[in-house]
Amino acid sequence: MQDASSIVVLTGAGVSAESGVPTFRDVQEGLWARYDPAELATPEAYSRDPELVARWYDWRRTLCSKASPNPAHLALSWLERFSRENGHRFNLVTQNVDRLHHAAGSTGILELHGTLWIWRCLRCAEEREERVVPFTEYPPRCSCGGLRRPGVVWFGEALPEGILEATNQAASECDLFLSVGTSAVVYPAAGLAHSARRRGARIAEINAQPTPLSPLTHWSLQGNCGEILPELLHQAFGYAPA
Ligand code: BV8
Ligand code: ZN
Repeated sequence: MQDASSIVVLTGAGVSAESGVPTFRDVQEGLWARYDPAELATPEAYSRDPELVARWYDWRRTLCSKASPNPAHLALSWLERFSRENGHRFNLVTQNVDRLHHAAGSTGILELHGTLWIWRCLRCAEEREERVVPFTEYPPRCSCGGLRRPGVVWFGEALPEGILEATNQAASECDLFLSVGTSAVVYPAAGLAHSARRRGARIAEINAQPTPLSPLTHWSLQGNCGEILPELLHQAFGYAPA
């Protein structure tokens, strides 16, 4: 950490778990237990049953509206400021769609998979940040009469062009790549650590479970990122959570 001059952090749902937001694999509970998230997070599911998919995303959005950033989010926003103050480059790349990194004060966040807070009209493509939860109709409609969909990247959909490009650039230039709270199985996000490693970066992982990335890391710290990240920054830089 102390030797790094350019850090890229990739986060997944594990970073939001300690805020009470279930991870992508554990999100199915109660009414949603019978559905497979990978099935619901697809354009096919939305065109087959837009009401069901809109209800699922609104349920998740309502969960997120009650969540606040946890020590992992706060540690990462501190690390960004600390890196910038010391003239180092820092990029936060997230697979999460909950915007808890934004709430924690991180900036310049590269949202690979969009966000469930922005909904887009299928007819006129107008995008609107929907802050009021829950919706009153499913799916919500645009003023032009079109149906709105969540502004997330579904399986089988391309990631936002500019964001993926900026992310690949950052990953290829960093000297430290931190993979935090992700199962490292969804591509192209899961490929970033590999391209960073090919360019000589040191790879570290903080995750509750081992992942396919673990054997390729220089350091793999197993446990809760809300505990490990603040402790790591405390030991490296004397970070003390506010
Ligand atoms: C694309 C938004 C092409 C929606 C998401 C076969 C091989 C390789 C690839 C493929 C393949 N078949 C299909 C593909 C492509 C596919 C893919 O990778 N599939 C995988 C499943 C094999 N990828 C795509 O489809 C992508 N698009 O390839 O397009 C293309 C190109 C050009 C033109 C047209 C098309 C799009 C992928 C994006 C999908 N959208 N999310 C939504 O959220 O509803 S993905 C979703 O799952 C999340 O965003 C996240 O990215 C992903 C994985 O979730 P994680 O964040 O990792 O969370 P998860 O629950 O999995 O794990 C949490 C981890 O945290 C766990 O390991 C747990 O142990 C740990 N943890 C828990 N608590 C804690 C903790 N760790 C620390 N502390 C804690 N407290
Ligand atoms: Zn419209």
